[in-house]
Amino acid sequence: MSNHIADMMFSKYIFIIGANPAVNHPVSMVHILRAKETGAKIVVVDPHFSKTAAKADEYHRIRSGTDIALVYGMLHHIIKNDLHDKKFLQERIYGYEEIIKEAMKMTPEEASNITGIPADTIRHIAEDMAKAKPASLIWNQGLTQHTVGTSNTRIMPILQMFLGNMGKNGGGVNILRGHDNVQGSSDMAANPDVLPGYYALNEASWRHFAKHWYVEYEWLLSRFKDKKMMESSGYAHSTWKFGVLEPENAANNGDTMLRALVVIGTGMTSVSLLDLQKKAMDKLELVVFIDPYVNDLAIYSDRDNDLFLLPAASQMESSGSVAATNRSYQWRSKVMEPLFECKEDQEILFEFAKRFGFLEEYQRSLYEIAKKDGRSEFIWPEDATTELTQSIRSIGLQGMSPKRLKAHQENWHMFDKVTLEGKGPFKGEYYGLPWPCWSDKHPGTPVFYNDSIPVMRGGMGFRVNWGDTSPDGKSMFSARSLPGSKIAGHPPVSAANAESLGLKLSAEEKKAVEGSTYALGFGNNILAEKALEAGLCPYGNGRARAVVWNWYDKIPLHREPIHSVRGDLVDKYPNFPDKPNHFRANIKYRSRQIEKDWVKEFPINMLSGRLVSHMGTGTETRSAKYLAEVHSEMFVEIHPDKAFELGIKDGDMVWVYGTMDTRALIKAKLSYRVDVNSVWIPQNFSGLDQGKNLLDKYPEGTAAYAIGESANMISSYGFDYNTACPETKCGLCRIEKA
Ligand SMILES: Nc1nc2c(c(=O)[nH]1)N[C@H]1C(S)=C(S)[C@@H](COP(=O)(O)OP(=O)(O)OC[C@H]3O[C@@H](n4cnc5c(=O)[nH]c(N)nc54)[C@H](O)[C@@H]3O)O[C@H]1N2
Ligand SMILES: Nc1nc2c(c(=O)[nH]1)N[C@H]1C(S)=C(S)[C@@H](COP(=O)(O)OP(=O)(O)OC[C@H]3O[C@@H](n4cnc5c(=O)[nH]c(N)nc54)[C@H](O)[C@@H]3O)O[C@H]1N2
Ligand SMILES: [Mo]
Repeated sequence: MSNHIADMMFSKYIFIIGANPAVNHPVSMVHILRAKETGAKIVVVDPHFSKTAAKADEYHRIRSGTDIALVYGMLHHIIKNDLHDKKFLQERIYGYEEIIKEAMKMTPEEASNITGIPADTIRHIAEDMAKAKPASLIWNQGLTQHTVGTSNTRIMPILQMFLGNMGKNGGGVNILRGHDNVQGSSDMAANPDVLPGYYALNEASWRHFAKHWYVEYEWLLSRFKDKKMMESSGYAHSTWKFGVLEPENAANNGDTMLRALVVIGTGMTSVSLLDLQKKAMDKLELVVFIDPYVNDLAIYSDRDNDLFLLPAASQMESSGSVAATNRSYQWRSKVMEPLFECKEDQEILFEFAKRFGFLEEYQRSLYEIAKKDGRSEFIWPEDATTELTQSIRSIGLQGMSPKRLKAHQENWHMFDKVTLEGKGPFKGEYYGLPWPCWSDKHPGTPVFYNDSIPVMRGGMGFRVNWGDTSPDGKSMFSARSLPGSKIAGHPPVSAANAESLGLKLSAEEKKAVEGSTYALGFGNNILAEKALEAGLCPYGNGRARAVVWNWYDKIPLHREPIHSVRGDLVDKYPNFPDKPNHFRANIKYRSRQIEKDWVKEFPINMLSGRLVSHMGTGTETRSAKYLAEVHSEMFVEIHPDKAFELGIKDGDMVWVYGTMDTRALIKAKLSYRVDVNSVWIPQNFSGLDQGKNLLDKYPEGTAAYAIGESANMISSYGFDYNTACPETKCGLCRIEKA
C-alpha cells in the first residue's frame, strides 16, 4: 500500500477495481464510507455485483481478466484529451512514451469489446478520475490471481502516474492485503525467490546475511547442493506438486524429485488444482502440518503413515512485531500461554534445527545480540526483532527497534487517527513507523514517493534499483531534487559514492563503512544516517520504470486468460509462451490455451471470492460454532436465466465440472450478482472431495462445524507469469443438475 487506510479521507475519487472491502476489509470500508460522506465518489469495477458495489456511486461490470484493456482504454481518452500530468511523467518516469503508444492502439471501442464495459462509460470513468484531484486506487486479489496478475499490478500504478496521483495524500495505489501480518511475511521472505527484505538471491546478499547471522558464508553454501541451487528460486506454494508428480521437473531441482512436505501456517486447500496436491501429498515420503487446527489438506490424504500434525500455538499465545497493510509495524503482546502441548512456531522450528544438527548456528545471532546487552540468554521475540532491524536495510527496517514499537503500542492515544502523526513525546513520528524507517530517529514513511517533504520527515523518491541508466542510455535518476538537498536524482548511497554525493564522513567513519552500501553492511547505520543529514534518500532518488526491459512483457499487455470465455479473442490476444523452470516447474501457457476449444466444452466463466464470516480455507472460522452458522454451506451463484436454461432451481444440488477432470457437488443459489455467463463460488470451504464427505477423516473431536467442496477442486490450470500465483479469478466450468 503506497498510502494508508485513513489517508483515503483526503481522496476525491476512490476507484475500487478487483477488491471487495465491504466483505474482506470491513474496517477499511468504514474509512471508504467516511470519505464518501465527505464528498469522495466511489466507483467499483468488478465482474460480480459485490457488497462494496452496492455501496458505490457507480458500479461497472467487467469481464474477469480484462482490466489491462480497460486501463489502456481509459489512458487512450486521457491522453487524447490532454488530461495527463506531463510534468510528473517527464521528471519521474522512465518509458512512459511506450505506454502512450500502446494506449493509442486501444480505443475505448476495442477496450469495450474486450471488457464488456460500454465505450462511453470507459470515457466517462477516465474523465471523472482524471479531473478528481487526488484520486485513490484500491485493488486486491481480483487483479493478482491471473496469468497477467503482475501486469495488472503494473498498469494500475502507471495509470496513477499518468494522473499525477502518486506521492500525494488521498492518492496512491492502495492494495488491501490479505491475512493478518501477510505484509510482514513477505517482508520476512515467505516467498521462495528472495531473501528477507526482498534481497536478491545472490552471493552479495547471502554474504550480508551470513554476517548478520554470525555464520560463515561457506557454511551456508554447504547446506545447498551447489552455488547454483543456493541462488535459484525454490518451488512456490503453487508449483511444489509438479515437483512430485512430473519427473521432468527434477532437472530444475538439483536432479531430485521432492520427497517431503512441511506445511506451516497455510491452509493448502486454498491452492488451485487441489486434486493434484492430494495426489502429490500421497506420493511423498513424509508430510508434516504445523497448525493450531487440523489442516484441511491432511484430511484429503489417503495415506496411513508418515503424516504428522504438530499442534502450533495461535497468535493469542505468542507475541512479536506484525506488519499492517500500510507497512506500519505493531508490537503484539501474548494474551495467554500456549494450551496443552501446543508450541509456538519458533519453538517447533528450534526443535527441527536441533534434530537436523544446526541449532547452534540457527540461534547464534540471538545469543550474540544478548551478549552485547550483557545477557547470557536471548529474549524471544525481542532479540529476533533486533536482528531484523539490523540486517534488513533494503526497505529500511533499521528504525523499528522493539523499544519504539512497544512505546507506540502502549500509547495509541498519542497518535492522530487520520494522519497517523504522533503528539507529545511522539511528535513527528507516524504510528507504527511505516517502512522505510531509516534510523532510530526517522519517523517512518506514511505516503510512498512523496518528494515534496524532506526524507527525514517521511519523504522519498522512487528507488534506484535497475542501474544508473537504462539500456537505451537514459538516466534512471529523477529530474527533481529532494527538499534540503541540491542534488537532483541520485544513486543509492554507498561508501564508494558518499563523497561525491556530499556526505561528510570522518576518517574513522570512512573506515567503518568500507565496502558497504546503504543495504549491504554490518555493525553500523552510518551511510543511511549521513544520507538523511544531507537530505538524500538512502536507496536513491530515481525514476519509476514503465518499461521493464528484462521481462517478457516489457510493458503490460492485455492477454486473454488461458481458459477464456471469449474463445474468439485468444488468437488476437494470445497468452504467454510456456515457461520452463518457473519456480522449478515447467509451466504451460499458450500450449494449454490452444490445446482445445475450451469454451465449447466448458461454456461458463468461473469466479471465486470470499464470505464475510469465513477466513481463507475456513479451517479456523468453520470451527467456530457461530461463524459456521452464518454461512454453513458451500454454494454456487448462478444467473436465473442460465439456471432456467440448465433446468436448475434455487437450492438444487449441481455438479460443477472443472477443466482438470474434476468436479464438485454444490448447492445452486440463483442470483443477479453474476452475469448470465458467469458463476461465483466462495473459496472458504473444504472437507468434501468430489461428492465424498470426509468428516470421518478428522481425528476425533477436531472436525469443523461446516464443511463443503473446495473451490480449488474445480479451479483451472494457470499461474501468473512472474509470481506463479494461481489463476483462481478466471477459469471455465460446465454445470449439470445433480
Ligand atoms: N471475511 C474475510 N475477509 C478476508 C478473507 C476471507 O477469506 N474472509 N481473506 C483475506 C485475504 S487472504 C485476502 S487476499 C483478501 C482478499 O480481498 P479481496 O481481493 O477483496 O477478495 P475477493 O473476494 O477474493 O476478490 C475481490 C473481488 O475481485 C473481483 N474480481 C474477480 N476477478 C476480477 C477481475 O478480473 N477484475 C476485477 N476488476 N475484479 C475481479 C471479485 O468478483 C471480488 O468481488 O481478503 C482478506 N479478508
Ligand atoms: N479459488 C480461490 N482460491 C484462493 C483464493 C481465491 O480468491 N479463490 N484466494 C487465495 C488467497 S489470497 C489466499 S491468502 C489463500 C488463503 O490462504 P491460506 O493461508 O491457505 O488460508 P487460511 O485458512 O487462512 O490458512 C491459514 C492456516 O494457518 C493456520 N494458522 C493460524 N494461525 C497459525 C499460527 O500461529 N501458526 C501456524 N503454524 N499456523 C497457524 C490456520 O489454522 C490455517 O490452517 O487462498 C488463496 N486461494
Ligand atoms: Mo490472501
